[in-house]
Amino acid sequence: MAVSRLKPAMFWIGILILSFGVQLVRSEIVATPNASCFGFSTRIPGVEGAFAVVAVDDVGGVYVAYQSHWTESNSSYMHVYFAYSHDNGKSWSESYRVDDDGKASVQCDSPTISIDKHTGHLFVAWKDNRTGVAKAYIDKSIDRGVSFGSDVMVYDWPYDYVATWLPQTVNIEIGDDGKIYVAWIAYYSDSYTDCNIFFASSNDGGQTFNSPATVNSAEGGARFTHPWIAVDVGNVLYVAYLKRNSTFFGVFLAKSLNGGESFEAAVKVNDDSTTRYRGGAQVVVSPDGKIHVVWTDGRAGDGTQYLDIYFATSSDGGLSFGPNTRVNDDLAVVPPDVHPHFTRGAQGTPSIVADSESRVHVVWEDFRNFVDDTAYCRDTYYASSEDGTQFSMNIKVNDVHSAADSVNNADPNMAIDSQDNLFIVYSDAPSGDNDHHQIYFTFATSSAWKWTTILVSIFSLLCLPLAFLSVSLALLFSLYKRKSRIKIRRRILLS
Ligand SMILES: [Ca+2]
Ligand SMILES: [Ca+2]
Repeated sequence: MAVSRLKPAMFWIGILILSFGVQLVRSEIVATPNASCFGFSTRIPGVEGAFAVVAVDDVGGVYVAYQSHWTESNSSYMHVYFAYSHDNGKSWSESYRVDDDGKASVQCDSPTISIDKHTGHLFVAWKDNRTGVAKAYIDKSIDRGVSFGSDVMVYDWPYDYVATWLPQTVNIEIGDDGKIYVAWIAYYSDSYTDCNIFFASSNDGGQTFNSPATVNSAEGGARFTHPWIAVDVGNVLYVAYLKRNSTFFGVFLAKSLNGGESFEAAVKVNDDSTTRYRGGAQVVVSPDGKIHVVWTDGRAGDGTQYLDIYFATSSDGGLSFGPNTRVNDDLAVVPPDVHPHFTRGAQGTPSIVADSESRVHVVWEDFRNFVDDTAYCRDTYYASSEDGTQFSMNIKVNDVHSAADSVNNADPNMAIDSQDNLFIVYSDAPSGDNDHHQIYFTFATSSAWKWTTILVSIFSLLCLPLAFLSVSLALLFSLYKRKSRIKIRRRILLS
């Protein structure tokens, strides 16, 4: 009796283990964290803000800059704020203001951060309108973020023209040789399309900058946005950006072989020919020399409900890009009902890093769990890939304290240190008030996510023999029972 119950149970357990194993193999056995590798997020002490960026050194330093944002007497104030941790994010300094100009009315935009690996010097760049028009500034900390110096204007272009409503992106990167690179959108009228991507470099630690080069090729009626810089070990420079005109909207990568004095003709990264929305491009070079670009992509249809995260790799030094891969595994398409930007199923604003073994890790903001814009709005999701052709199962990384009664994550940014520890910052409004975001931080240690990988791999490898054993035992029991029945029948017949 016991055996007859055991037999089907063992058979189904075997089948279950087998299907689980197949599932694991299908989702690829990649080195990737699961959700438990990311702990609870902590709030970084400071003021209300958004657009946080993070940089890390190899001795426990985590550095966060963000755009502060608060409204007083109907005026909005936006400055660059900064906080640091010297113990891998366990404890934090208070935030303090980095931009020098004392006027509250100055509007700062698009903070960006980078660290010189050799000197440990920390650089923050942004744009502000202290002169009446928006110009890029840079500031440096030589004491691991405890203090910053005087702001340096990157380039005093006489044609600069920026109305505050025009979108800004500033990006900073530092080469292995300590050279500092800054890219930004330079407008020369109040029209979206009167702009270029400018790129300037500094050889003296950010005290002075060369006259900028134009990254994009000249093209009337086109709009260039979202510049993002990557530098490879040979100091070859790459700038990803978006180009849009009346018949085209694409992701491009431009390359400079002379330290940013000039750029080669840009290469198209997206492999579709739709004119649909793209946004938020970032580029990174992995240790194996491959160039990876990630961006927000609306190729699936018109409307925010179709937005996805896309990814492509170049294995030939940026001359061409391989097939595009969708990063998010959520395929929901739910039309917006109330708010045009808050839509279940939308993904956007990705951030990418490459680890020491050339895997890529991506985070982005994700509306897959959207209920409404004051209760449950959007999360931060994460995925990784070994070779860029397939991404791991997406996981949510923004667990705030249990008392949080709303979730509205935006604009995650990620950094990685030389031990492959991952650090993520994002803004959230757990108060339910979407006009008042705070900056949050979470991380996954490489020991945690690499151990998870090893355990998952061992289990995947064990699945097949375990399933085989269970099904074999079930069959053996079945055969044994059949033989016993035949023997009994024979005995009955003989008797
Ligand atoms: Ca300063
Ligand atoms: Ca989507």
